[in-house]
Amino acid sequence: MPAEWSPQSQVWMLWPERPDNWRYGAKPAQGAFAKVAAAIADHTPVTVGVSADQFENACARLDPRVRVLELSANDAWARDVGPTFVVDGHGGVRGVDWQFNAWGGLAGGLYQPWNRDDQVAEKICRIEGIDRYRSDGFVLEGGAIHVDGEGTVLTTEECLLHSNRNPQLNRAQIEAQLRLYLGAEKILWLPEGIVDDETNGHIDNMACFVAPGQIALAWTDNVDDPQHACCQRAWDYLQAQRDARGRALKVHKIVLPQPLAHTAEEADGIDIARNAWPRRAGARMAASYINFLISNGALIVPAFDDPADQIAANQLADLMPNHQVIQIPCREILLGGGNIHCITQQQPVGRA
Ligand code: KQY
Repeated sequence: MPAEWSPQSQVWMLWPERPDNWRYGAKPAQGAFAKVAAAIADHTPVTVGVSADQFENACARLDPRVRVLELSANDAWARDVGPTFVVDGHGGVRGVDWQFNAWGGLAGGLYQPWNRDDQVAEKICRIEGIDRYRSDGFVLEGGAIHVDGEGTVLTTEECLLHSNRNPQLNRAQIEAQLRLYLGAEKILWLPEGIVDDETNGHIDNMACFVAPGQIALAWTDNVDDPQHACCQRAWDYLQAQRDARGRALKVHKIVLPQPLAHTAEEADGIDIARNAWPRRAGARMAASYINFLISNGALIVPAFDDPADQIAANQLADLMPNHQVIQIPCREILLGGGNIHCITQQQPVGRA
C-alpha cells in the first residue's frame, strides 16, 4: 500500500444523505462535503458516488470538475467502505475489499443494514477495471490503518483487537492479515485512538505518517482531559519502537481543538431511528486535526472554528513544507462521526 503522499490518480468520496446521521436532511453536511471535494479537485480528480435519489441534487451542488456516479451506499464513509488501493511490483493497481460490519456489527455497530456499504469497494474496482482482493472472514475499515509506504502499518489495539471486529483472531493472526493484504512487514500498535471515537479508536483520527520514520500525533497538554493519558501512552509506545526499515520514529505533536460536543439544536436536527446510533446533546465528539487528507501536494485539513485551527495548520505546514495546507470548516462532518480522511479514499497512480 503506497503512502498517502505518493502520486494519486483520483480521490473517491460518497454523498451524505441519511437523515438519521446528518442533520436537516444532510444539507449542511452536503455543503461541507462539496467544499472538501472542490478543494481536492484543485489538485486531484475527484469522483463522488451518489444514490439515484440524490443524483440531481449532488450534480447541482458539487464543483463541475467532480465526476458524479450513481453508486449506492448506506452512508458516506469512502475511507472505510471503499477499496484500500495497493500497487504491485510492476505498478499494477488493485483494490483490497475489506469485509465491512458498520464499525462493530450487531455488537455496537453504528447502523444496520450495511450491505450496500459492503459492496462499495467491489463496485469501485469494477468501475476502474482493476482486480480485487476480498478479505472474507477478516473485518477492517480503511480508517483503521495508516502506512508509510515502506512496509510499516500504524493502527490501534482499541479498534483492531475489539471483540466486535474479528473475535476469532488474535493479535498475531490479525498481523498476518495485514501482512498478506498490504505487504506489511512491521505493525505499530498504539493502545488507543481519540476519546469517544465511535469507530472504536480509528488510527486516522489519532496519528499518521507524514514521512518515512515520522509520525504526527494528536496531542493535548491538558492533564484534566482523559485524552491526555491516551496521547501520553501513544507517545511512550512510539518512542520505544522502530519501523519496518529499522528507523527510530520521530513523533510530532499536533494540537487538538478544545473538547467539542453536540449542541441540543444539532442533536435535535437528526432523525431518531432504532437502527442508527443516537445523537445526544452534550455528547463529546472525536474532533482531531489528524483526520486530514494528503493529495498530490495538498493537505486538506479540518477546521472547527477553534483557536487551535491556525496552530494546527502551521504545525502541519512545517511538517510537510512541500504541501499546500487548505483548511475547510468541518463541524458538519464531525457531527456525523468522522472527518475529511474518513470521507475520502485516494487511488494511487499505477504504471501500465
Ligand atoms: O470516522 C470514520 N472513519 C467513520 C465514522 C462513521 C460514523 C458513522 N456515524
